[in-house]
Amino acid sequence: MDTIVAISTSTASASGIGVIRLSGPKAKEIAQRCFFSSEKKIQSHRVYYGRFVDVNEHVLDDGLMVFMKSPKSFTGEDLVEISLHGNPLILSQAVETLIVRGARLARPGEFSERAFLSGKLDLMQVEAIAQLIASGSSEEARQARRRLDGKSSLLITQLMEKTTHLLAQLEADIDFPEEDIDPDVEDQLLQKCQELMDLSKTLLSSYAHIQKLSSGYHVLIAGLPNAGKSTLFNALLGSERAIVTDIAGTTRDTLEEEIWIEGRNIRLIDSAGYAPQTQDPIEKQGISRMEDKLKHVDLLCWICDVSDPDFEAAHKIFASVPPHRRWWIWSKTDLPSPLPPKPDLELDHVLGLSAKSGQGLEAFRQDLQKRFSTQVQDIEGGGIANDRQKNLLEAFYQSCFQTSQSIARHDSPELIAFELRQGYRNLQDMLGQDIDMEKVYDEIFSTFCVGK
Ligand SMILES: Nc1nc2c(ncn2[C@@H]2O[C@H](COP(=O)(O)OP(=O)(O)O)[C@@H](O)[C@H]2O)c(=O)[nH]1
Ligand SMILES: [Mg+2]
Repeated sequence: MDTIVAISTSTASASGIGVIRLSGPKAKEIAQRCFFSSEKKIQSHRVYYGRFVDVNEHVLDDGLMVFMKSPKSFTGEDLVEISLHGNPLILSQAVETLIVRGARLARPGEFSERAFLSGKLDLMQVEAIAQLIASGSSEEARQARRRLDGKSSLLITQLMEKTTHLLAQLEADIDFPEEDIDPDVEDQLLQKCQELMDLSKTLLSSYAHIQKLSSGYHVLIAGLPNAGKSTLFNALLGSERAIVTDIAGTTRDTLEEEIWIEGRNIRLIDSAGYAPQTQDPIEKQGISRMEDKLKHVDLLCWICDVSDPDFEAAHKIFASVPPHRRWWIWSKTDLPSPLPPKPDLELDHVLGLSAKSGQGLEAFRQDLQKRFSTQVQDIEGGGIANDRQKNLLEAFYQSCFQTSQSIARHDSPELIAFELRQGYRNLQDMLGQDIDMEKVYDEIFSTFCVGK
């Protein structure tokens, strides 16, 4: 097995420190040909200060080195981490030196691949590393961390155990092919299939939420012209992103910005005022864009000026959004106004605020946070997190469904077991057991960057 080397920190710009990783049987030996510490004997899991000397015997930099003896390391092999100053030039010179001294440059994802091959991580955990590093919100990172800890893998392992159990029961019957399955046993088998299907359904439903955590929850701010949409949009962003005037039709396009509320990533969309009768071609386009957005948003916040209430437009717009996805927001509550009538519409939530004075804004933020946090609470484990995992789990679900159909049809136990065994393969593939390494490399590791 080669000893591989790469820079594991970002090389896009300079930083305080940068870390180089070496993994393989000769990691320590090669490191000690370049990194010199006053301590002669390097022990495992200890930090040593020293100097890094390049091929021309010049001191390149000083820094720290840690040696982690196999199997107690990320890759499961002997592993060395050297931290030097984070200048990409210094780091790449150090890597070149280590290559001259006997290491080979790592391929993208090769450290993770070795962790996988040595059984330190399963495939879902490997995928979680990439997701953890790429997380755009703290909630997304938290879920990826749970997957990396093996929480989702455990659920898959439990599904595998239950499937094995069912298979054993079927296989017991295979020995008596001439007898029909006892009706009581048949009921039991069907129940077990149903349980497997229910468990995979629950896990599958986490996918949409996990995707939301990375793409963000889309919140559309809509309403009549001059309702105060852009003022609210700016207040939530904390910047004057959208132009605010008292001239109706100021916002003609949709504007999108990201905000974070309690670790959740929310995409706020400000839209053109809803004025279906407008003759202005630009405003018309703006409105049709807003209507397009309506179909995909997670929440519609309809802004209605409390000092000038109007319900007609809302009735039209609301027809295309289910009730649990629409909120009614009375704006400009700082203005003197009669107590507004309750809108004659089925709504999820009604609240009042003044984007100008700030009154009610914090409550609105909290409502948004609550609204979206309930959606992720029920992700057990860490859910499933990419198309590969989803497709395999769906295939497993289908196999369980076919198995139950097959049982109900009184097919031969062999046939029934065959179907279920196919399903079992899908679970194995999720974790990367008995898998074709070349295919896995192309699909997964090659998408990583070097050093991971
Ligand atoms: N008094 C008061 N005026 C507001 C408030 N929000 C917006 N406005 C005013 O209402 C007008 C229209 O605001 P704007 O945000 O451009 O509305 P939009 O057309 O819905 O985007 C501007 O003159 C704002 O200053 C508010 O909370 N209180
Ligand atoms: Mg506007």
